[in-house]
Amino acid sequence: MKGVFSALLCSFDDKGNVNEKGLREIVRYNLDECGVDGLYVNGSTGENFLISTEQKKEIFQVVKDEVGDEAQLIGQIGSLNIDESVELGHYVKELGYDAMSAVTPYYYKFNFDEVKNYYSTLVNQVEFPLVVYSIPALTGVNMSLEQFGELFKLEHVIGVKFTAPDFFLLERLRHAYPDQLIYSGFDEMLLSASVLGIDGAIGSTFNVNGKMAKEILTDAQAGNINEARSKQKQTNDLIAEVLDNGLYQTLKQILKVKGVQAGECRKPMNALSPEGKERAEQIVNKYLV
Ligand code: NGF
Repeated sequence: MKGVFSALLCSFDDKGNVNEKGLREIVRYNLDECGVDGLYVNGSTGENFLISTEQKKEIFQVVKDEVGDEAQLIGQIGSLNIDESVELGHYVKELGYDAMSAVTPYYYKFNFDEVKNYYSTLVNQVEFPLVVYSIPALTGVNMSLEQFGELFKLEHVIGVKFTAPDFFLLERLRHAYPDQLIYSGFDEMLLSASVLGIDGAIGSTFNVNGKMAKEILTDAQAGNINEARSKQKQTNDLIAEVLDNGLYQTLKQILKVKGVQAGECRKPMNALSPEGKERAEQIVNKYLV
């Protein structure tokens, strides 16, 4: 369960349905061209919070069918509807995923007891390894070192996907909980997180740039910091342009330039303008040939 995991994109048609062929092509590109160690399915990048329970199941099933045992699979099953989370947890367990993950419950400003109850319900009912998904910038849920420790004490909780720029907290977590898996979630900060001893990384840009991410992680782990810095710099030039042009739309357009049917984003996300598409092509020529 260590290494580089793509937060998997999903291909949708212009009506918002899952394009199974396109999804399989995205999976293959990640495994065959990017060489990632695993896939994080139905995360933010998979537009999980914009789709139905049936679509989530369809994506979990198609991805497992395409991947088989070629790579590790983590299924993101977090939802504000705890019954849906439990149902999806059972679903990925039965499909043969390696672990489930759940975003911290958001929107209603739950207190920590409520957050902890949410996770203990999931692990007690599903009895399957769980990675906590912490992304305070999107959820508004900030947890302290001690609160992470409370979650790590729960049976079946195996780690955290830490998507935050707080390197003080990341270092404290690493030091305090050496046996938990810590995945870094911001691709542009991969080197800095790697130096602090993370076990792996989960990110959206790995769908197109996973090879470089693996090199950054392994260079940093081997102490080749100068090489890793130069690769992180190139990576960040790419990420800055992708963010500026529209994150998920641009990643999909890059894949299309590479011949992958990456499809559209779900509404209310906008489609790329003709200029945005042209810029994605320029990004490919500049960084990804
Ligand atoms: O897309 C976001 C939103 N974050 C991703 C990643 O943390 C999301 C990150 O790779 C993820 O893992 C998931 O799909 O669940 C960024 O896109 C990247 O670092 C560029 O900023 O914050």
